[in-house]
Amino acid sequence: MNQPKFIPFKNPRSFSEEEMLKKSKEFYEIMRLRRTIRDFSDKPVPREVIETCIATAGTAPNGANMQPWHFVVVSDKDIKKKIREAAEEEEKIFYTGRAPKEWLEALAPLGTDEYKPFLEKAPYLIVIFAKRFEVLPDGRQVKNYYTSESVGIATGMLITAIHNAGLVSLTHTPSPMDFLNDILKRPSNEKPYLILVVGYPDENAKVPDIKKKKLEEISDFK
Ligand code: IYR
Repeated sequence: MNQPKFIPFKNPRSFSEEEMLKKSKEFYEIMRLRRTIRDFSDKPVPREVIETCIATAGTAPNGANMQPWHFVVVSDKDIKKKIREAAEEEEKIFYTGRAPKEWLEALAPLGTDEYKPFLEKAPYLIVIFAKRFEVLPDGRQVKNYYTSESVGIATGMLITAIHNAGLVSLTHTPSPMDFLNDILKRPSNEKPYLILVVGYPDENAKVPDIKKKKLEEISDFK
């Protein structure tokens, strides 16, 4: 069993209470501007911005530091087309039968449907895979812990980093999405978690007129 090894930690981001309050408010003002976008421009995005945002996601807290994620960045036109075709096939089944009426009613204010042109138009699709276990070179399997929590946190940080860089994103979850393993040639211990569509908004982009709940509605202090 590996022995724990500790190194000193001095908070590299230590602020006065006043500065803290100012920083928290400034960050809220940045984050409240984030909107999920479905109308993308095809304007290219520098690859290094995407790389840096993924590196940010890779700093996420996670179960036993197993870092049970893999990010596949797709900009290739043919691969994007294949993903669009496969996703639309699943989504058509979802919207025309698989989805219960209640689910379709919940989605109605968002105006979504089975057509996913953004999967081809946006410059980048970041396909996030969750690894329930690792496969060692000798074939043995090592279990990962809290995989979906870990990948969810990393994905949230990726979305935040992309927004911070001035780009927009869409969390897209065609269901089922096993086709992503085939198209992207990922091993079977990796399960597609979601597709993050990333780019600039189209100049005529529209977003649904929806509101976030108030602090009082989402929290309690005891
Ligand atoms: N996967 C479908 C349906 C969908 C489901 C939820 I929950 C959303 O918040 C949005 C869409 C689609 O992408 O259209």
